[in-house]
Amino acid sequence: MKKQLWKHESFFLLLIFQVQIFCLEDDNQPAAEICSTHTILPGPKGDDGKKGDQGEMGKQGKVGPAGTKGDKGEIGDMGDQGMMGKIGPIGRKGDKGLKGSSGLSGGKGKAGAVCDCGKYRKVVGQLDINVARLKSSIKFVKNVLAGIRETEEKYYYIVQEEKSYKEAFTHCRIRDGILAMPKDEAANAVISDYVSKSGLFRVFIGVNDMEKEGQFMYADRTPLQNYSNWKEGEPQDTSGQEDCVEMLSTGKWNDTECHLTMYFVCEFPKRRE
Ligand SMILES: *[C@@H]1O[C@H](CO)[C@@H](O)[C@H](O)[C@H]1NC(C)=O
Ligand SMILES: *[C@@H]1O[C@H](CO)[C@@H](O)[C@H](O)[C@H]1NC(C)=O
Ligand SMILES: [Ca+2]
Ligand SMILES: [Ca+2]
Repeated sequence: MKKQLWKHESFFLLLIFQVQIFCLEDDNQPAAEICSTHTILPGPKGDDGKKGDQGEMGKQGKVGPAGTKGDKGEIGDMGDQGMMGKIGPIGRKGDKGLKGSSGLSGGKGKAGAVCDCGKYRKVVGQLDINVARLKSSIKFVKNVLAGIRETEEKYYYIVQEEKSYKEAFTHCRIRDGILAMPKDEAANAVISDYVSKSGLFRVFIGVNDMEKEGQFMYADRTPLQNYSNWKEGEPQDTSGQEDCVEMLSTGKWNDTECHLTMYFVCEFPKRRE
């Protein structure tokens, strides 16, 4: 460094020397004055030189280092809607859905045209049974009124239901009557006429020998006394089990088995006031 500065001073001294030579050789007058000073000093500063021509374009600089990463840009505008894609294949059948909750109950229905008998059905059912019983009773009364026969003392009624002797006996008894007991010819005639006019072949009458074989009694337990109307050859008790008596349409009597079922005749006493 010092060495360079030294060189520079040498160059400066050399320059002064050359200026002195110039004063002596070319420019006498002004130079004489200037140079007459005998002082080797630099002249005044010259005018500024012309502006130099524009320099040539410099060489392209080196590629600079990579810049820092820029900030994230704003979201771009939404693109245009794409074209509709092709129809895909048919999908698999879906699983069965859960059962839906039950809907609201419907409105109340209109009043029935005739009646809503639903809730009375049970009662009606019971009524039917009662009515059936009533019908049975009414049928009995009706038939009695329609088909009854009478004498001065009694009413006679043929019950057209097939029953054994015991059932027939009870049937008459619970109606305040008794199986018909023809105790004389007149009574027997009325009953037999009734049976034949009804188109019947035989009916039970209230005569039996259940208590003692061969000793026939009426249903009221009175013994046969002055009257009987046995068919010829009867009673013969063929099987040893003929302890009840039937009246044939002819009015004749025949002993027969008590468990057989047939129609029968009830009698009701006329009550005098
Ligand atoms: C049966 O006849 C006798 C006389 O023949 C008579 O005294 C009696 O009262 C009669 N009995 C009946 C129930 O009619
Ligand atoms: C009389 O009763 C017997 C025994 O039940 C019977 O076999 C016979 O046929 C009866 N007689 C008449 C005429 O019905
Ligand atoms: Ca007998
Ligand atoms: Ca017999």
